[in-house]
Amino acid sequence: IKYRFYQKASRCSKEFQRLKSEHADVVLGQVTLGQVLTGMKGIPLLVTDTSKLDPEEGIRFKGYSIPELQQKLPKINPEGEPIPEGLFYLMLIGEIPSQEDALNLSKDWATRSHVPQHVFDVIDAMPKTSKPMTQFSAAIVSMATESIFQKAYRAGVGKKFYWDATYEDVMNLIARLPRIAAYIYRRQFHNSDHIEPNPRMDWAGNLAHMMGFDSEDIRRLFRLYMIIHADHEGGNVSAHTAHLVGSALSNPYYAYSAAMNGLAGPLHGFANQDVIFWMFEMLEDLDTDTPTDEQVEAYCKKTLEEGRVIPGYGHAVLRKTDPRFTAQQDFANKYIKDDKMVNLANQLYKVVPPILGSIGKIKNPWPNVDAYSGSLLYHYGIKEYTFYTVLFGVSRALGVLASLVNDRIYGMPIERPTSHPLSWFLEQAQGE
Ligand code: FCX
Repeated sequence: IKYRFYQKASRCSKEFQRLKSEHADVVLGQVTLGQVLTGMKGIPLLVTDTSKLDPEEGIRFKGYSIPELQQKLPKINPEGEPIPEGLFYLMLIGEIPSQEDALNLSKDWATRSHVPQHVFDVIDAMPKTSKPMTQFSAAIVSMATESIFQKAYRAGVGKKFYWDATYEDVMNLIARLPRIAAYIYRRQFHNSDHIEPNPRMDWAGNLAHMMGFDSEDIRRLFRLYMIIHADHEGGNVSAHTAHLVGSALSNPYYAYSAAMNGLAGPLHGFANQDVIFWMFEMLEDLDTDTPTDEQVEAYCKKTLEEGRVIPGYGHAVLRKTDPRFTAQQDFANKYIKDDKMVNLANQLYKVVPPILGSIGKIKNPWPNVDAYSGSLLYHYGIKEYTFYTVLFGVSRALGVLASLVNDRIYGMPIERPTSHPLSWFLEQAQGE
């Protein structure tokens, strides 16, 4: 896989360098003050090859939509969902892998998955009251001791070989994340009664196993979950953070730990757990497990009046229902009959968009990925929702870290946009 990646990516790398040297003056558009003041939305600033987000259609990974991936990527169980190994291969190399390629990657990760003892010691040294994402981020950064890139850099390896050491770090880090996540879960919620990895299992199945879930149902859900959360082009907070930190040639452990600190924010990945928290809060407040549409509507309005957001709804780029939401809803329709939280997620899909749409300022009243994921996890017995963002973090590594290897093989420079004081922007506005 490394050689195949090198063959493909070195061609792109030449194109990158050619664009830089021969076409640097091409104008890509204009930047408005509005874009600067609303989170730089829509400014084409980043080169990201792993996936592309269309506002109307949603995410495509190397050109493939989620339903297409569900059909084309290799599966272990023909009735189940594809294994995420296949998606990583696709994002890295640009081709749908064969069954053998995906299984080889699974085996490669299994051989790389040993987590050094000091990482567990770091986790164990933290109070159990520390949030799972705090433990996850700290565990990842503590593994920087293992960085092959850092050692290679210190040894003076040439710039054109940076990608090689980055690749090794990235593969090791991805391989170890399930063990770290499961360790945090078992420590926090199962009295540190840890479960050893099964080296014969696939990456997502093993995560479920180490968390204590061995049914085919959960494996199927985890494989879907890990695929749909894996990447969302380059501008989202976690992906952009890893890219930015990596651009300083900080090693992949630093870069990914930083990305996880961004994912932990309520406007980003934390919504994964916030949605279910808010749904339970609603049921408690309404004192029923089966609220009417009118009751749900009233509760949503109350949330908004309190100045809070409705988690799981809205998006910085999307302008339609997120296909990641639809994939999960289809999954629920197929496998789940009459579940309290799944029913409520469906009911919210009916009630929330018209409310948000009527406010005017909200650009996208439709649900994003987070509006459904918690209900599925909860249904299958993973009820500890403060942990959900860690699962998101395990998955997001696939896309973000594949991109980091690309960054290094393309020879991307340190990122350094320009800033100005507010007075400068006021002057620009006045001089209009
Ligand atoms: N509930 C209430 N208000 C909302 C809202 C929601 N779900 N979505 C947007 N708004 C508000 C914004 O807070 C903003 O208000 P302001 O002008 O008073 O500051 C206004 O509408 C315009 O925001 P908009 O341009 O539509 O959206 P942004 O790009 O600023 O923000 C997010 C996008 C996703 C952050 C926003 O829709 C939100 O807060 N949603 C709820 C949290 C959530 O689900 N996050 C997960 C997103 C994603 F899928 C992920 O990264 O994981």
